[in-house]
Amino acid sequence: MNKILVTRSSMPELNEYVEEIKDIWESHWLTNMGVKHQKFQKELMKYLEVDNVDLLTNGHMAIELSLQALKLNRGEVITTPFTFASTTHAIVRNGLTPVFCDINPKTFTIDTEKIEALITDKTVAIVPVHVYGTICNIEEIDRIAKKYGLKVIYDAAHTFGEKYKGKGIGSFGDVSCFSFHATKVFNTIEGGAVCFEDAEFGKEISRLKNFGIKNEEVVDGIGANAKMNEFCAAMGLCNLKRIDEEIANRKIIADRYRDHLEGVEGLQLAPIQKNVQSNYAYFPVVIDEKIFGSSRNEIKNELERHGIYARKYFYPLTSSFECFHGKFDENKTPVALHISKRVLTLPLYVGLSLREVDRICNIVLECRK
Ligand code: T4K
Repeated sequence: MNKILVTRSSMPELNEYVEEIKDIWESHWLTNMGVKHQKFQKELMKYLEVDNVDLLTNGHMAIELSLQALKLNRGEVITTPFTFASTTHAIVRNGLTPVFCDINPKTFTIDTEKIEALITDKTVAIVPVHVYGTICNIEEIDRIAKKYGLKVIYDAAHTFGEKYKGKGIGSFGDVSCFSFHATKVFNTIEGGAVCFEDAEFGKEISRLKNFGIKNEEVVDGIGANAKMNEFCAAMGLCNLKRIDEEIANRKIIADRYRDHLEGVEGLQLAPIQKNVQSNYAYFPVVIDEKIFGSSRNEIKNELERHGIYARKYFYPLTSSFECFHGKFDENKTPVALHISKRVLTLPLYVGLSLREVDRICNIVLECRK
């Protein structure tokens, strides 16, 4: 029996990729902002409908270097613990203190009604996460940030290609950070990008991703190495050609899941948001054992018995990671804690057949007691 994993990387035809990388062999130029990097950057700007894009090695470095480029090296950052390790680590690795805000029980994104109570004179920024492709309450975040003079750095790892009220999702906040990891809707093998408006920020991040080098003799920033190489940019150029079709196919799969699971008592799905053009990145289901009769872990195990590997994105909360032992209290974000103990992310990728989706749903529904 073939295993079904939570996702499977989308890839171009091999020939197409080979064609795209041929001139890399001719030029011997493999990295450091070569022609593929430049071309991909331009095409991405068009596709994402944003003013500026810079490319990075991965989504994590996009967040980490954005915080550094905004010169936020001291203070508190309001964020959520219901996310991948990257978001919290990027904050902590900048010497900043994460202050965890709870999430909205319907959208799983930062609960904007709880942000203001967490603001102190040390608060410097908000790092909200558009989780699973569900976007945050952008207007409220914008209002709060303006009122208190805070920077907003969106973790947009899950929202490639989305639009809100007709505008590219990368055009909100001071910066939006995308991930192009192999597991994402759009991948460059590994990769990431930042979208921003401020030209000064752009100069800073492009320097920081190249060790802080200004020119051959001047190094005036303590940067890292976070440059996207030419092979990853070439993969991006290939995958970008098919991205609309990719998203349309994901919608068909997500709709099929909804056909089976929407309205089932004890199961909560992510909301369909008004004014949002979604990318159908993940298909999370929150299982209420008291109503459904089986727990999240029981359903996960049952799926695994059938060779289907759903994942607990995002459990545990980042605030309960062992590396932060004793520093944070997960009980201060009760909604996030509640959801993280009950959520299961079902397989979703192009190539997953509707018959397989039916089978996955049948197994889930047969766990109902
Ligand atoms: N912010 C958020 C909210 C994020 O979710 C992430 C990344 C980031 C920031 C940071 O972005 P990056 O620095 O990664 O660009 C995976 C991904 O590695 C990670 O990128 C992603 N979030 C996270 C949600 O999922 P794991 O530890 O679950 O990956 P892994 O290796 O278990 O793979 C999951 C499944 O994907 C496999 O069962 C099969 C499939 N897969 C995996 C790989 C590596 C493929 O089909 N092809 C592949 O090459 O973290």
